[in-house]
Amino acid sequence: MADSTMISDVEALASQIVEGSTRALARGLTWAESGGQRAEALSTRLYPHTGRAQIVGVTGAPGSGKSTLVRGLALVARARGRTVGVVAVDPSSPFSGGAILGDRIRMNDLALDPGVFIRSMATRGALGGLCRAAADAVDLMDAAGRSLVLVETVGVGQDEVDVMRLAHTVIVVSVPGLGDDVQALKAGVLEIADVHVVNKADRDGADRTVAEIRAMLTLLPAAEEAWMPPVLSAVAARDEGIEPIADALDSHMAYLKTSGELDRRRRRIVTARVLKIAQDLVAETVLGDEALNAGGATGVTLLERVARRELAPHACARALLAQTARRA
Ligand SMILES: Nc1nc2c(ncn2[C@@H]2O[C@H](COP(=O)(O)OP(=O)(O)OP(=O)(O)O)[C@@H](O)[C@H]2O)c(=O)[nH]1
Ligand SMILES: [Mg+2]
Repeated sequence: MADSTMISDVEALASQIVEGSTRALARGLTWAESGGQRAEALSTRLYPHTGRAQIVGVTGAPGSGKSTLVRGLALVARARGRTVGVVAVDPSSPFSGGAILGDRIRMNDLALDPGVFIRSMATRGALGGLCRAAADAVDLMDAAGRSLVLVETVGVGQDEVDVMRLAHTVIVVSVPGLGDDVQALKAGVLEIADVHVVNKADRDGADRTVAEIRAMLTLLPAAEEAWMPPVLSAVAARDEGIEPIADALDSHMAYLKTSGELDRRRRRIVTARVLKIAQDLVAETVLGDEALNAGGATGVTLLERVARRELAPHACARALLAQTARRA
């Protein structure tokens, strides 16, 4: 299906990305965002060059200070001699220029350092496309040799939580006076947190929030030897408390390696990713007119036949899967 021009374009871009060209990386990220054949070919070509970066997810309520924290962590990583890639999956992020001017200036500061590559990605897009695009973006940064890749998402929707499942370590950011956050934490974010950060500790009630999160953590079933997520407070806006968070990321990675959990997590990451791509392929097929009309010389779609009670839902699903397999 792919023509030779596309193949040579992909080949050239991939080589430049692996060599560390930031222009090529920027272009590749644009491809990844748009999706389609080109993005798939590039991702496939670069995949053997991935697997070296430490991937850290940062999630939490809107406005909790995720971007500010990401900026702080990027600075610390730079000071420690590492290169950084940032994927901000959030249109309202300062990275995409959505925040107040003061923040934007701070971010631009960071953007002057070629050792930090920041890319924001729109949450709009094709069905299930967010996760795929974010995963491809992380791979591109990884293949480009960024040693730390930070991924920011707002911890609200399932898509965002799914994006966090791509990370080796997940930071969940809360703010004093949990309120709604308690719900968010209960709604599944708690389970994915490896490190808790109570940001805006310059506000009243930070100690109490730290204690509340610690109390919640004790209610989680803990396997023997399991990692106990630290609960750290910070004032990201003043770069306070960032070093201990960076240290916690290192400790968590060390834990993952020594416990053998890293392999399990890697397997979990690829399983989730492959499953997601497969689901998207099926969804495309389900939504594609061609497939819906499969077997319908009469012009009656498979779904319409289910609606008419001529075909059972299970049989329809299997037929669509077979259809997907033929097309994949
Ligand atoms: N008081 C206080 N304000 C902070 C702190 N950290 C960040 N802020 C402010 O909180 C606001 C939101 O910060 P962001 O870093 O944009 O938060 P975010 O979680 O990335 O926001 P979204 O991406 O829009 O969900 C900004 O005005 C920051 O300056 C802090 O430690 N203390
Ligand atoms: Mg943000």
